[in-house]
Amino acid sequence: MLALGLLSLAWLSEGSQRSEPMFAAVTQRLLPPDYDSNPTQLNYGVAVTDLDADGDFEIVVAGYNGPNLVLKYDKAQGRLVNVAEDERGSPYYALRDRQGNAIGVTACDIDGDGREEIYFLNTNNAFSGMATYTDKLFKLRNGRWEDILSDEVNRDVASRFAGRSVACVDRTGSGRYSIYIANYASGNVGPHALIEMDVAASDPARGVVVLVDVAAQAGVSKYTGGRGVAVGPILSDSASDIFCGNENSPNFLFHNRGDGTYRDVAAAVGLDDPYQHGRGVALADFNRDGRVDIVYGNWNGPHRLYLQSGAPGRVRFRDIATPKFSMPSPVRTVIAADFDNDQELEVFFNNIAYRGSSANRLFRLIRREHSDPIVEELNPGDALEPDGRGTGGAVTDFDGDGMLDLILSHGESMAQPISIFKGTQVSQTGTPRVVPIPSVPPSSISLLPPPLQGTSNNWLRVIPRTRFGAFARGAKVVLFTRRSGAHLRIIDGGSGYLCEMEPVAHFGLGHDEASSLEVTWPDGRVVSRAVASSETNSVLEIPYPLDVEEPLMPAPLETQMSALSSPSSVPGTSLSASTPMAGTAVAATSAAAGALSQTRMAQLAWTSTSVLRAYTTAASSASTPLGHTAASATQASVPLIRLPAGAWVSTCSAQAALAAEMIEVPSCAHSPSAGWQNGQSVAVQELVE
Ligand SMILES: [Ca+2]
Ligand SMILES: [Ca+2]
Ligand SMILES: [Ca+2]
Ligand SMILES: [Ca+2]
Repeated sequence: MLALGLLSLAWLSEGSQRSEPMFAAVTQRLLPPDYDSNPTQLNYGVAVTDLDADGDFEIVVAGYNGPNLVLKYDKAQGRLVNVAEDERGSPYYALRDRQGNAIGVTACDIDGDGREEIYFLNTNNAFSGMATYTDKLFKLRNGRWEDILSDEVNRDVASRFAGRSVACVDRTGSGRYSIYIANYASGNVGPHALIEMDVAASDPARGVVVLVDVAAQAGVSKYTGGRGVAVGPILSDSASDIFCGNENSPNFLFHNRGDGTYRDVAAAVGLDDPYQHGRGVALADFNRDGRVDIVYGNWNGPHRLYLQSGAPGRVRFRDIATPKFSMPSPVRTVIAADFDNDQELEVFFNNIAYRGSSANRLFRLIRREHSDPIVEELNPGDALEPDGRGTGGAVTDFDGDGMLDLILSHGESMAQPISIFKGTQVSQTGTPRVVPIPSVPPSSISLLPPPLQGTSNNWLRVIPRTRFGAFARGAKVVLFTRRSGAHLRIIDGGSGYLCEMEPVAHFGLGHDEASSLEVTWPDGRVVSRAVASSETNSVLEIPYPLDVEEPLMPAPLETQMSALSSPSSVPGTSLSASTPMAGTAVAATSAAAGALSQTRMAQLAWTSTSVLRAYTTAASSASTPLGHTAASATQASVPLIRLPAGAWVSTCSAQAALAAEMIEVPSCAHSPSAGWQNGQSVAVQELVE
């Protein structure tokens, strides 16, 4: 109650509706510092996965001068406990690996058995170049977690280089993940690596997993001061691209060519930032235009908030960070999430106090139509941690109440225990409501129903699965809502800094509700489904659509781009189809690139995917067809328009188009060509042969 009172006082003294404390510390209740579960030691990266396949997430923490930890939420005790106990008979025992000096950690299914493996990047005290202790890749085998990098067949692959972040990337859309390793080179020792299973040489059912480093053939074996990594369809519609925030050299933005090989386009799109030193990074769509934006922190340099803009093939990233947002700090992990379920994304900067205090910082990005988001600084509450030696952090909802929990690790310059925070809620009157700390017996905590948190804000959590049943990291989830348009999330395969968030698309909904959702897998496969009102405040599992026989390789991006940029030859129709990277539509589009009208392309895209992306012109240019002005998309773009089957559809005005998450049967239908006349309208036409 004391903590609650102090929080209320802090809020009152600020006197601003926006300055209520966002987080309340619950460490003492959920993970009290002790020898077994929350030792006071140097920790680094944090990853979230489901180690025991019971449907609940565990939190894996990279221990540097102590064991790695596997924190599981014990519902009976109402707290987190370390299941990787110091007991040789435990199946988790090998994960402790005290000698590893781990800093980076990530989890994903590398062998297609439906279970996520766990990769630890071990430094063994080396800053750069060679390390004396290899990384480890743990697989559940023979009833326990075993390091497969120490298998005889993998001895030559095991990374002996000092590195930082690791991340998971399904580079070919196969459902089997590669581990991206951001090594820290010393001269030409220690290039970035990309380790994956050699499918032909392996027999995962018998526990034989042969690993190969494909970095050179994939085009990512570069030498740099590797730091932060994030993976997702940044430029691609579905294929996984890779962003690396580097130190003492330019950043990388590896654009997936569509075949699992990469081309660095960081300089071309304005993301190279050559004079800064990257750290934590996160991907999100901050302005709700359906395109992925990038936020990252630079070590004691300006932090960046890059919005993606420009037509396909002419993409640029534009930094909209305000002076407050960009203010240099000793930053480590950066997290973008909706912590209070109000529909707006927050950005959390985890700083490390290393020369005096350095408080963590929190911003909210309030999205606006036709304009950049407003960047507003918030009060992090207990997560301020001015003297915290922050080294890592992750989000998950480990107790299933629909609110994201924040886990922060500390270390490097001082041993500190892990901190756990819960979000606070803002009720309809704007009064902060600290999440109650129940005085009931611990055993009843897990019985608290979701409305405890959801009374003021709705939420929805979406978990797509790979074809093998594992978490579909790198998949894109778009949620269409009744009032606030489309919201985009990417299932995290590694971000923050040294970390990996929960494999969930978490959507705060405020008082809105979802109407439908769409999942796009890294291979381009798309699933759409309606969301019922009764599904508000729940977790939706989305299996991979196995009814399609053969996985299809993504089409070359260049082909898509040339197809997309071909001008419309049909007056009055101007539709830019966001063609997915697989399926019959792509094949047809590729074959006829340049020759088809955009109407025809739209028809093809619709046939296979049912989702199209359209761009409005700027309101002032009355005569320019939509598809020609995608370059102005940041100013006036329609996030995503879902078309019902078989109808002539148009929206009455740009306003209507922007507000609509689903254009139902032609409620405002008129001649498609009429849509242009005021220069603001969107005309979307589907032809049926
Ligand atoms: Ca679990
Ligand atoms: Ca696996
Ligand atoms: Ca965006
Ligand atoms: Ca929020």
